[in-house]
Amino acid sequence: MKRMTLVFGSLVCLAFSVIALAQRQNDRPAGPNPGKLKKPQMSDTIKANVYADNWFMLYVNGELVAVDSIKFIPHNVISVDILPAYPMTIAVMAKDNADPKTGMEYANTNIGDGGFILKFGDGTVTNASWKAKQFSRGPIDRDTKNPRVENTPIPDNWFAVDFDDSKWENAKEYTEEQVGPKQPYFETDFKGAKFIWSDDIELDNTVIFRHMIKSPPDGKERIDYTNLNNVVPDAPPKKPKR
Ligand SMILES: [Ca+2]
Ligand SMILES: [Ca+2]
Repeated sequence: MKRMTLVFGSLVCLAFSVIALAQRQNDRPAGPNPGKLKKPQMSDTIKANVYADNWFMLYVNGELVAVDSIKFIPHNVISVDILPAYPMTIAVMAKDNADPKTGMEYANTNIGDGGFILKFGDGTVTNASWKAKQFSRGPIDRDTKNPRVENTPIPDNWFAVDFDDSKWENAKEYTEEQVGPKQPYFETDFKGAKFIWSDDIELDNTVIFRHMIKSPPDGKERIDYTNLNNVVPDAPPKKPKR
């Protein structure tokens, strides 16, 4: 009798195990290669550090990823996590604090200056290889008595991956002394990055920057998750062991 109970007990255990296993199989995502399904982790992201005098919005691969949360002063650092994909197109609209009618600031008492710097965790940095174009400048001829502003219409798709910036000039680099960044700039990793703006850091008040990188500057292989809803990405090729 004891032996019968033992056998029966074992059978019940086996039955539960089979049901549990079947249930687990059902929970697995369907697809050609469900065991290899890769989901992006935070370790797949990179940090984006951005500082603008005075304000910016940042697009990566045509998608809005960060907006300066403080319109003008105080100057703040924005740090966000982004999920990179290469080639990577970066587009930034940056604005100096300026009255749209006069191009001046602080109740039209001052011609303010701009400045923009960015560093990504993959080694991407701002420098003169970026494209830059101003879309609003003033006061024209530095005439503060009779201030005038010259605006250029901003193209609707300025942030798009396929936007043609081939005729744009390169950005101009400026020194830290010229821009005069405030804290927490000095506590943030901007090593290797340069301050950029268009030709006139004082009169150019709305500037768009664009930059494309074919592959990560740090050379690290990263999984492309851009089409995650449709495609199960493959793991990057393993580097040969030395
Ligand atoms: Ca200005
Ligand atoms: Ca400013």
